[in-house]
Order: sequence, then structure tokens, then C-alpha cells
Amino acid sequence: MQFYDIFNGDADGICALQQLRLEEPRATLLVTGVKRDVRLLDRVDAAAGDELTVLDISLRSNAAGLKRLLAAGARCRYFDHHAAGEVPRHANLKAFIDTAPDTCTSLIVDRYLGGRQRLWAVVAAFGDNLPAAAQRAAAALDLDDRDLDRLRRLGECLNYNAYGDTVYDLHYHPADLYETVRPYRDPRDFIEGEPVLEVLANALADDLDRAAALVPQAAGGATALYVLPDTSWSRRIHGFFANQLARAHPKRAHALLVRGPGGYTVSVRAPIENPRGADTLCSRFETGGGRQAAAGINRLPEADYSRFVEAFGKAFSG
Ligand SMILES: [Mn+2]
Repeated sequence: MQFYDIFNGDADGICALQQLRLEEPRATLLVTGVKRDVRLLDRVDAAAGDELTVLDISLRSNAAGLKRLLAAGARCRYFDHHAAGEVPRHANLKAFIDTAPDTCTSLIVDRYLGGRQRLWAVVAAFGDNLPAAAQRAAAALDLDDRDLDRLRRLGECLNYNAYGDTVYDLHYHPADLYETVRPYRDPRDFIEGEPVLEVLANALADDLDRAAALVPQAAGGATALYVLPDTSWSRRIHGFFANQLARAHPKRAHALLVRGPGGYTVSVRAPIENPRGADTLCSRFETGGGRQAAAGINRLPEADYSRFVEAFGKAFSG
């Protein structure tokens, strides 16, 4: 019998797994990748009796893989907060899915574990750009402002590390990052004991300096759209930059388009003050999907640029 831990390579995925494995230590095969690499079940070839734990990847994107693995006799625990589509009913599937805009997978796992590893859930909620939810979760933990600020910083930096087209764009492979985090019960000890946060914080600041020099290409009162060049730093920073813009302009919706061969990769953030509509907009494009507050299009062909600009403007015209 084999155990698989299949997790999104971002802060939420890593921290969700960290919480579970602190409570249920187990030797497992790790399956992960960049944040956008969500069809992770396609890479798993499990057999009857194997146990899968799946974290922070959309069930809709993995429906075929899940069906195949359940049919093969694998057992599966599935925690997620992305739009799921229809959740299959199967004796071997336990799904914990909550698509509320103010939750994340690590907060779902926190509920599952009765809050026993909550510090990591707080890190993840900050990483998923849910500061209010992070502070609510932290309320019972008696943290001072400095600690809360460090957890926020860690969440943001772990999240930043997951952005890229392939793991070669990243500073750390998410599986290596999880292995580095794994021995630490308390994220504050991880921050003290490893150079990871400092390395990522410096890299993030460099990337952000480059992004801050960009001028939006199409900016109305309710929306702003940025186009980033075809480079590794663009692919790493666009998510963090989008979150930063969203916080600075809470009434405005943002679209960040990173140029690639023949088109763009798109991130959309709904206005923080009305965090809805991002998934509906992106789902209208062939490779789009995500959550109500934050969604994306994996590949927007150059020919669809105008259609996207128009749909984006309409979706958030207020
Ligand atoms: Mn998440």
C-alpha cells in the first residue's frame, strides 16, 4: 500500500499538507508543481488500497483523474476551495470542499483538525491573500503584531515561490520547500532556522521593483490591465503584484497578462470590496477557471486579446 500526498505548490497547498502531516506523520510520495499546474492527478498511477490525500487543486480540473483512480480502487481524501463542479459519490472518496470566498484549503484542514496546527493555517490564509480570514483564525492564538507580521510575510513569500510556468522559473521546487518546512511545528521556528524566508523576500523585492515600473495598458475607473514581458521574473511576480494592486485599489478589478509564445497567461482579481465574478469571466475562455475572487486563464491566444479586454471591462463595469 502506498500513500500519496498531492498538493498545490503554493503556500496554501504546502501549509495544508504541513498541518495534516504534523498530526498524521507518514511516509508518502509527493506530487506537486507550480501553482498553475493543477491537473496533478493525471500524474498519479495508484492501485487498490493506495491512499491519496489531495490538497488545493480543483476537483473539476481533476475529475477524469479522480474517476480513474477511484475505479482502480484507491481511497481519496480531497480538501479544496476551488470551483469543484459535480463531486462524484463514491464510497472511497471523502471530499471536504468549501468554495466560500473567505476560506482556503488550509482553513478547511484547520477545521478538520480542530485547529491543532493553526499557525500554519494562518500562514496559508495570508498567502492566499485572505488577511481578514488569517486574522480571524489567529485571534485565539495570542500572537503579538510582530509575530502576525512574520506569518504574513512567510505566507506571501511561500505563495510567491509557486508562480511560474514550470518549476525552472521558481527559486525552490515546491516538494523541496515542503521537505524543508516539514520538521517545523511552529512557522516562527522555521523562519529562524532556515534561510528560506530571507532568500524569497529579497528575490520578491527585486521582481517587484521591475513590475512597479510598468504602466497599465487599459485602465478605466473600475478596472486596470497590465501586460508583463515574456521573462521568468514576470511569471514569478504577476500573482503577488496582482494582490498588491488589489489591496492598494480595493474598488478596482485587475487583470495581469504575461506575454508568452503566441499569447498570454492571465490572472484576474475581482475588487476586494466586491470579490466576485473573476471565475465567471475566466471560465468563458477555453483554458480559464478559478475562484470567485481570483481566477486565471492558462493560455489566452493573441487573437483573443481584444475579446478579453472587452469582457474584462464589462464584467467589472460596476
Ligand atoms: Mn488555495
